[in-house]
Amino acid sequence: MDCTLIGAPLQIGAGQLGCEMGPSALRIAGLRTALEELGHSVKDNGNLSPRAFDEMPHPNKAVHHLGETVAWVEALSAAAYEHSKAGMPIFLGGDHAISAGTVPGLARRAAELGRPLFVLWLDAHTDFHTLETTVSGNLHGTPVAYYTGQTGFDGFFPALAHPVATQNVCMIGIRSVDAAEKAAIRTTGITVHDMRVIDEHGVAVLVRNFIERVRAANGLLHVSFDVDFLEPDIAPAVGTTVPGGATFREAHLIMEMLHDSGLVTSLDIVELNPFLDERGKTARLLVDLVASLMGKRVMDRPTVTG
Ligand code: DIR
Ligand code: MN
Ligand code: MN
Ligand code: MN
Repeated sequence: MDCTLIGAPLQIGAGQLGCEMGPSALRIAGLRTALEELGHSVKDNGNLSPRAFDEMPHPNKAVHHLGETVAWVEALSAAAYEHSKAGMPIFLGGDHAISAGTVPGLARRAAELGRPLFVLWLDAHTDFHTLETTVSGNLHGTPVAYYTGQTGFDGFFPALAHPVATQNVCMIGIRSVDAAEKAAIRTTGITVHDMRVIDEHGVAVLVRNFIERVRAANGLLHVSFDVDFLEPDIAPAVGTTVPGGATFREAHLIMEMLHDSGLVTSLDIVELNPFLDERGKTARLLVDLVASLMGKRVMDRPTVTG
């Protein structure tokens, strides 16, 4: 497969600084080599940067860095559309606000191809705040509400030509949801598998069911991987750790099953804050997980379909 690495060193969407070093840490941890060793061809497109911007005030006084975020969303949406033309774009965050740009750009590509876009959201959080409901004002908590076309972004974020259908969004790993998000998400078709669902059923059946839905709809599948999806002991380098996350094996199994599906067409790796890491431990784990998504396996296996 032809892979394109696209760095998105956005950090002001998170509550603490450091995600701007995320793309560098992923590169230094050997992402390119890991992909090449699996037989993929890799083009590193370097890092994006936003156009010049002015700050935008918002009636919700908690909201901060809105103008800067909007400039990034525009740049990322254009880049995602462009780089999804051929091969697989891999976006190196950057905080999760980057997905307010990547997903709409990919949705535009999907619409052009006449295929629906599906999103697998691996995260401790639902990121379903609007500009009006966010309490922290950290815009990394808003991308899903935006790209699914919820109201509360009008006049600030770019108008959405192709909102993602909420029925096509599946979240796994959820364990921290604010009250306003919980109330809003209930009215949508989003599938939310919180940690209890994982405890009761295991990740395999959840991923298998979603993959089958994507396959049945001939969809494109975007995976958005927030570092805080993982258990903090194995992935400390994120500003919003929440105890009780996915284990090493749960995460690898999800990646391996996604590879076998052959359906994944794009990927975000977000929220890595190398300033909080332990000598690159989290960055290296993320590179290993991307390798599993891209075909690395312990033993050869008969070709699995489904
Ligand atoms: C919380 C935490 N819901 C907020 N959100 C995120 O600040 O809005 N943490 N996304 O990673
Ligand atoms: Mn997130
Ligand atoms: Mn999160
Ligand atoms: Mn937040």
